[in-house]
Amino acid sequence: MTILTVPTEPFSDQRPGTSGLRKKVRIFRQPHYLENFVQAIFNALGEVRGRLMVVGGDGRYYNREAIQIILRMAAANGVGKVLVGQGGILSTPAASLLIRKYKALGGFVLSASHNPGGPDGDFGLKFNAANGGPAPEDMTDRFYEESLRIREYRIVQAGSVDLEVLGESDLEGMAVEVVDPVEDYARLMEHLFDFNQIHQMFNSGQFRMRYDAMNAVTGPYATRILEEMLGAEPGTVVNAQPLPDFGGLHPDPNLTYAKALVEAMYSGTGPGFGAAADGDGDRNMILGRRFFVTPSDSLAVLTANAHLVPGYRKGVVGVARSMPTSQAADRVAAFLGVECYETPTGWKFFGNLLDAGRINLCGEESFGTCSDHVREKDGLWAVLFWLNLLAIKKRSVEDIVRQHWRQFGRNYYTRHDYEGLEEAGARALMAHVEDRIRGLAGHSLGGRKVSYTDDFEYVDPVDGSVSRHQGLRIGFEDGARLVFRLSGTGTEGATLRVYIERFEADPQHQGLDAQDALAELIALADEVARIRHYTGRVAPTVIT
Ligand code: VG1
Ligand code: CO
Repeated sequence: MTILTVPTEPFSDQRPGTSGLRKKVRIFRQPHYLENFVQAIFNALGEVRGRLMVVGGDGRYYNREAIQIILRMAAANGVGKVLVGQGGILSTPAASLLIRKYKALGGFVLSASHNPGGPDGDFGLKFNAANGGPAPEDMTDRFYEESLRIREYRIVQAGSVDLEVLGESDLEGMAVEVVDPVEDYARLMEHLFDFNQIHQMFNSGQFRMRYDAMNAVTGPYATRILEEMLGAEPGTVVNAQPLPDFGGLHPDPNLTYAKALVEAMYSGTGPGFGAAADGDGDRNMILGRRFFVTPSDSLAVLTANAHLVPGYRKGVVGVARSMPTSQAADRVAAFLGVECYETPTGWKFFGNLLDAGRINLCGEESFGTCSDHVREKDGLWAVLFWLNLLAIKKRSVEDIVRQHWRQFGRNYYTRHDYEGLEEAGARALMAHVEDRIRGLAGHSLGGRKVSYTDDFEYVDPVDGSVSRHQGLRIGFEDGARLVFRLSGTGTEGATLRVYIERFEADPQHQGLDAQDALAELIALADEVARIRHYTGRVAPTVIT
């Protein structure tokens, strides 16, 4: 066996963001760039000799090449065996599942999630730890430190591994097993949800759905589970083939980028249920006929109804949401008498709570929801959960959500994103907001009394670690909130996210369009942050 030790120089920009290292493809393809980061991870991990690892990705451009490099480096670093999804495919939740189920030391998930792909698009690498979740902050800090002092990496000299044929082969002393990316995942879903009941609903001929895989990783998963196992009619899953450039789509399941699905659901003859997932399969969008379920509401509805579904019969032990997510889930948690934790943006903060058994459901406003079955958000899981609820309740998506609002009140909610901003302007805006909101507590702003303002700080209740500067907040006494933060996943300039929320208890006033209901607060956010002045923009890029 020939192990090469290749001399290299550090790059200075390999600090992982909200969700791993995410860069333009052309940056990842620079000589030694991927290799350096992978070796930095091995260096930080320490002893990997003889251990099992998992590798797979969302099928985007450069996925296969990157997998071959990682396999050769894993062999050179002494890894015992690697599980790879066939064709290099593994959705993020499926990778999380394989790591957990087969007790791997961890895994490499190749994806830039909802960011566009192709030669001019984005690529990403995220390391997930032994619990199946994204590496926690102290670990990603170590990866970064190692990346700054790297001087060499190890790689074996060998040909490519055939990723198409299922089964085990040898790569210079390391076993590589190519596995069906869907099988274990589908078994788990069958265990969590009542597949018979859902099957009957599809069989009744009264129920149709449309699932848009957006030419990304969930195509094979959705086709197998929805069409083959649950009997949804052929063609239910559209854009089902994972393509290296996602067919030119932006695989982000929201009202702007999942346009075709939204149009189908708002047309007269549309199906009763619509759903989509993102590039790597961890996000979901839920739609009824002419009705959009905000991810924040989705989390609240799932929490309120979890006990009806087989996997959660014993009920919810606790729930968590990311800070900018609406407070709808808090109300359900209070009703159930369980804790609702508020974590910083990004999935890695849920891991400790899940591992400690403090929560079994969690979610983010950014189209992420999940339970303790894996340690990532899981798009298709949320879709199956909704399908199971529809089969049980035999009512429309809209009915279910409106009934929920009548019982718990409605948290009107919207997120306004300003993408591709000039960095300096975006930073100046944040500095201005920080300054502007200091000492506002107790005073009135836009006719509302401010109860607190802060830069969100999180103390992990399990390990005591502290995460600072997670977003600027203005909380009002009536429960309304404004939140400002800069994205940690973008690869072009800066992205400003403004999150706006207010609570409406009165069923008579729960029927407004969210933008109308929040118009005053939207204007207030604009005024407080001087958005036009600092960004030069008169309108957001994406409104959710
Ligand atoms: C965004 C979302 C965040 C999500 C993250 C990763 O981060 O706001 O809620 O966890 O993307 O999602 P940011 O820093 O750009 O706001 V994805 O589907 O990577 O995996
Ligand atoms: Co994603």
